Amino acid sequence: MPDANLRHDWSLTEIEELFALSFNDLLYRAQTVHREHFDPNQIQVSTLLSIKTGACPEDCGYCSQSAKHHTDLEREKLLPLDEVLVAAQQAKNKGATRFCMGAAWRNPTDKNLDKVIDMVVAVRGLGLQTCVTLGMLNKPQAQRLRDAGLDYYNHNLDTSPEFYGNVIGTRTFDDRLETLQHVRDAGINVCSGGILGMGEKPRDRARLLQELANMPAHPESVPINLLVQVEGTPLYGADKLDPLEFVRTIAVTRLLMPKSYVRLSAGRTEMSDELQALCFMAGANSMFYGERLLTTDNPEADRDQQLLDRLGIHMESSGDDHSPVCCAA
Ligand code: SAM
Ligand code: DTB
Ligand code: SF4
Repeated sequence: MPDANLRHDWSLTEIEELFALSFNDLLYRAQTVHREHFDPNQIQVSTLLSIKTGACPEDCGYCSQSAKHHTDLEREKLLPLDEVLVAAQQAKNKGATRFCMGAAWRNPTDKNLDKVIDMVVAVRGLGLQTCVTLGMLNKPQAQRLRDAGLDYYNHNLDTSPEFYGNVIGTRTFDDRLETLQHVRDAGINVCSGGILGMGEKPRDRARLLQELANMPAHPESVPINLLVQVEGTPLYGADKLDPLEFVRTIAVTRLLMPKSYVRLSAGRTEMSDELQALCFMAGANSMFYGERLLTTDNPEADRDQQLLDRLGIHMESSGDDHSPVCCAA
């Protein structure tokens, strides 16, 4: 249900003006808005698992899993349910409240979806929230996932519509919007964000956020990834983004989508503790937790726990999640 207090009519100029604020002014504003809607010392943590790895027919320029790039990645078929459940239980034991399963597909076949649905039902049975990212979905597939009780579907816009063609050739920006619409119509919470540091211009970052914020309802969860440069992908060697520009993007995301969870996503192994602390100050209140993202490394869980302890930030437990879970059974 759209919230009348949230804006969905941001102009590009307004967003660029936020980016242009002095760093202190921008962070102060973002932190103020953050405190109006969230406990500033609480973070939601999700753990990822790649349930089907590599040999993807898509050509996303950042991705280790595309069959069109020459990376060292070993392909793996769809994991059996028992392996997924072991990983989910481990994630829960370490404190994750959400388990996100990713598959390197252009889209799932209906047969594959049957198997993913079994996973969703079983992982929910452990008392975890569920998220899947399976590529494009059609309307009936989104409804089936909803009926199975799926909590979140992740499908990123990745970048601005203008820069998009520089990164991905096998599916369009509008294809992504269509999948997100099916997810929203089915009543599943939307998780959608993008990647920074792919050689995009400041305007592209502003346009990505404009596209996300001007949707009829904001995504409940907005992952902001820093490109993990994987050897053998076209984006390997892209110019590195100024870390403070990354923090600014988190802050503007918080200002545009005040009630959404903003997730500090891929790329944390490259970030100092101090940079991550600035991201939390700018309004990030979610992260991936556990040593692995999908195919690349994430900081060790113990190290993250130490960082959170040093910052006085505690992990959200399943009982105090106040995300606007719209209708999951
Ligand atoms: N195949 C599905 C799809 O693309 O919709 C799901 C998995 S895909 C790996 C999920 C998202 O992870 C991508 O849309 C992208 O935003 C992010 N991602 C993938 N590789 C990345 C990388 N090397 N660095 C940062 N983010 C990445
Ligand atoms: C998202 O925005 N980031 C996650 C999740 N959604 C699926 C994936 C990050 C992948 C990073 C590269 C890898 O490990 O393959
Ligand atoms: Fe395939 Fe997803 Fe990687 Fe694109 S991001 S190549 S669709 S796994």
